[in-house]
Amino acid sequence: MKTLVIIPTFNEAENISQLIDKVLKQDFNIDILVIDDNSPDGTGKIVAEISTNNRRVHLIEREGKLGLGSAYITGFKYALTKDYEMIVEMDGDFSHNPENLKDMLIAIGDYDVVIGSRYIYGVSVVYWPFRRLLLSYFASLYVRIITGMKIYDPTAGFIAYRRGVLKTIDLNHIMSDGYSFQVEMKYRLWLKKFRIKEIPIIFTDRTRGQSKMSKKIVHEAIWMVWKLKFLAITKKL
Ligand SMILES: Nc1nc2c(ncn2[C@@H]2O[C@H](COP(=O)(O)OP(=O)(O)O)[C@@H](O)[C@H]2O)c(=O)[nH]1
Ligand SMILES: [Mg+2]
Repeated sequence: MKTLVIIPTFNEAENISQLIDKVLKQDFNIDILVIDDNSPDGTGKIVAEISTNNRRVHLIEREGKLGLGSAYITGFKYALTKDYEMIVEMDGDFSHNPENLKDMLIAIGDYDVVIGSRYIYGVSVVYWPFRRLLLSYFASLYVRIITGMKIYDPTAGFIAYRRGVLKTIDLNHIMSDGYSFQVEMKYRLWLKKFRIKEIPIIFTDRTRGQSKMSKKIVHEAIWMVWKLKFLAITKKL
């Protein structure tokens, strides 16, 4: 299945070239699209060089830090202009193990959406500070209770979509950007009754570079869940 793996980057110079190598090795049908937001550390230059020598690697450089959600939307739109049958989103910091891509490729044969999940069988997160893990775990409970979605890891960012699934979403009307972007996408797909499969992954905290998580992203997520729920009840989502 022809696959595009979308990797948003902001200051991932220490990770990106190794990550690209590992992802490409998983399957010869995989191409990569990096969406870089003019990283001050030169991530974009590194990827530009790789992409001139390798037709499987593509780069979209944006002028500044425009946010993770909008980076994915840019990537989804790009994928839909080409002939990719499966579209994957993945972080650029090795928190998501490229080897899981193989399982996702297999699972998408029977499902519309495959989520690499941290919380199916208890918790499979390595090296995260305890505070961060608690925040993420309770956020997933909070989202599940309010929305009623039976998804154990609603803020997960390692996801494979069939092309047809993304085509049903109006990408210009996604409201959220950070963690709630992940929630909003899943909720929209859940409401459309797509076949969603969670497969267990081990999420490992980055060893290089820095997290871009901020309080603002967390706050956005807290109230956005209610907004999404309200829109769903009033059939506006
Ligand atoms: N293009 C782009 N990528 C971003 C932005 N913010 C974060 N990223 C990337 O999104 C991925 C996840 O971000 P990260 O900082 O690891 O968040 P965390 O895993 O929640 O701590 C990484 O590959 C980041 O480089 C952004 O504003 N624009
Ligand atoms: Mg990370």
